[in-house]
Amino acid sequence: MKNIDSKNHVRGKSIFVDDIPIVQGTLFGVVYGSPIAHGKINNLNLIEANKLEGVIQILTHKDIPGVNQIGAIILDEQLLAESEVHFMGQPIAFIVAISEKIARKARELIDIDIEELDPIISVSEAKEKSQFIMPPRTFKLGDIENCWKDCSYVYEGKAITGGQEHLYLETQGSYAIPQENDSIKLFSSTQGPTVVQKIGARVLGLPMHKIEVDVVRLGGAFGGKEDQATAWAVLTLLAVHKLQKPVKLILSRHDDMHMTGKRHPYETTYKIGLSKDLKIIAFEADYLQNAGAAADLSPAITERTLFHATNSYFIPNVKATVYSCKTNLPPNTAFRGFGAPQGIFVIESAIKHAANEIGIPARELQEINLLQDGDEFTYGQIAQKVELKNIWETAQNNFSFYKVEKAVCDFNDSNEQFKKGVSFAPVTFGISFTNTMMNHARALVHIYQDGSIGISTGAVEMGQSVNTKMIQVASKVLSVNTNRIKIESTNTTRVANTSPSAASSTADLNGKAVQLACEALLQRLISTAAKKLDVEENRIELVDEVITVDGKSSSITWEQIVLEAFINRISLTENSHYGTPVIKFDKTIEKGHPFSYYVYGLAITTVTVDCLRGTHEIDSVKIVHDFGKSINQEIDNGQVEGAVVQGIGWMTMEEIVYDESGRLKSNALSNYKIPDIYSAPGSIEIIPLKTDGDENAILKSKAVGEPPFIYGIGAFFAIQEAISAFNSNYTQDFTAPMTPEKVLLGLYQKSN
Ligand code: LUZ
Ligand code: MOS
Repeated sequence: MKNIDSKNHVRGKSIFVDDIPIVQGTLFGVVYGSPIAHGKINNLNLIEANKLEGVIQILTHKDIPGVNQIGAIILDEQLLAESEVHFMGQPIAFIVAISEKIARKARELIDIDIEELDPIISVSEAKEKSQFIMPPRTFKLGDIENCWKDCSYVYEGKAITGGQEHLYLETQGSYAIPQENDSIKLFSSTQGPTVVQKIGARVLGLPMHKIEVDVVRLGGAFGGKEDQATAWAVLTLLAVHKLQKPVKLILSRHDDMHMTGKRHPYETTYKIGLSKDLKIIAFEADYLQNAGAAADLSPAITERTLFHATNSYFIPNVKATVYSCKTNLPPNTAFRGFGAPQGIFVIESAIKHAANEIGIPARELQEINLLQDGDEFTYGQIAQKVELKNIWETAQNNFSFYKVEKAVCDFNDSNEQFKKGVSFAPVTFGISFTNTMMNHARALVHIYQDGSIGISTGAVEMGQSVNTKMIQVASKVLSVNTNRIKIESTNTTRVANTSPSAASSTADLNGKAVQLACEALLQRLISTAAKKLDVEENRIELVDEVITVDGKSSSITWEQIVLEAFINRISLTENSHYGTPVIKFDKTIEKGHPFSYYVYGLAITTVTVDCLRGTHEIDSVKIVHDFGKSINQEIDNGQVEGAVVQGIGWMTMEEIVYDESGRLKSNALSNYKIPDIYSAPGSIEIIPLKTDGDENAILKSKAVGEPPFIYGIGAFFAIQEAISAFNSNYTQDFTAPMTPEKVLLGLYQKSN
């Protein structure tokens, strides 16, 4: 089945927040953000701005009727700054005017008297000054203190990864419309309708039922709208509450890049120890995470880094600690992988470091140490149904490591100016929200009396095609044509208390709820048919829209049985709840079984570096990926391809730069480069792993959103290999992104 939105997307007919027809009297907002990264507000002068014709009102923290607090995990973030500002662009005032243009003009007329305080930009400075979001968190396994003496090889080093701008095509936005009795209807480009509703209610001092959040779809999110759609949504709610007029706020690209957080940059020191036979027996890492000025989702991202500290390997003695450092940057936030890519980059760097020192290919170390059934993860979960051996063998059979590596060697032997490099990037990604409480979803399914079907879930469509998958699930369970089924908007009055669409889990959680609802409805239709035909229920099935008895078609169609049930006053509506079984986690001891299953895979990346220019091309990415039993291979391949390219962007070209005053310098598409069609790999081959799938995955089709992002890490190491082939003086260091500048420096590095 094709993505149901593709036709409307290419015709420009799909509706996003900014496309919702404007209600008469709508006002437009623009946010006034802090001009400096850290300071005390002495005076905010709005006189000139207020004088501008067309300005309706400029809202500040003084206008907030409830609590001026939008923190989701830790209550440390004001909606509108009161006396101190902690990052450049932090919202201080919300200008509401009759047009966006006027609001923008008014913004320039705001005058602020602000006393500058020293900003902290780097994690090292934050750590030195003990500026943390929360106490450090440590996961431990084995006896790290006493295992080093058993190691034949010990290496220490540093691994650094940069931030990443989400660059969703649709910027943050929201549109709020007043309803009767203080109620508000809110259209928001959010991954978490309930997050926006709950925090909106808190700030306005209203019960949640006064705020109805409706989401049709997002133009991309990648985690950037899991928590950070909130401020913009709540600002429009606040303005509606005050003015009783519809209010719309769509961030310009420039405001969006300046005011929102990004992927967390990490700086990590690691120590790795191996036995004589090259088993990794000890791994220790201190991760310094740059959280920015407020917690946002950093505590949860911290957790996912720790859960993925050992990636696809079994290591019996581990100590991993994350320091979530508080700096004067916009609060960093969820971004595809949610801290796991940062963690995995570190262990892969440590392995590469060890391999270089020992003088063997990293692939050999990777193979020797692969996780197996029965191994214990650092956090106590016992590995089961591990597919890594299967993955490795499948890759070997399809691609031949020898062939791939030999082709690179031969090329390098016969070329001076161009060099190739190859690398292997495995992934083991835990599926479930790490916060056990969040792993639930609901679905509301109506069968209308004409046989058409409407489904509401908590899933937010953001381009990942979750709505298409929901239709597939319902169509399969009810055995009806997909064109009978419509997916409704995600709306808090139809499906309440939702978890955000995140953690790669949306199709699993909401799909299982749809499955349960459809199974219940099917049972009612079967009972109705049994009564009508006067046969036992167990002889009846519904197959391709026809009732069958003992496997033989009857004359009763889907439409007839639906109508029959309706006439007999049988409910044609079902509301189902699904909560993931078996998962649990005890934070007091940092042990448990947090993931319902894992997704495994391997990418082999080959690159060619132009050793004169420092530029590179990704020749190919050859992948074996564990989809389980994919319910939609086309869509899932699309997720893998997108994730690979996004991961390569993070590792090789996307470079977030703040100056020492905390000003974002990479603030436009002209100075922040994301992969385009020209930088995409020459080929991406995807071999689906042959496997039974997992019962906890929707129809055994495993989660696919985030795990393949890890494959992008392969590009970093492959480029390093190519540089080493050109320059034997090059010392590989593990600082990403590997931009052309850095490549060039490596190519012509004179000595160690
Ligand atoms: N969001 C979240 C996530 O709240 N918890 C998670 O574990 C998670 N994992 C990946 C992406 N978003
Ligand atoms: Mo996310 S990083 O919003 O799954």
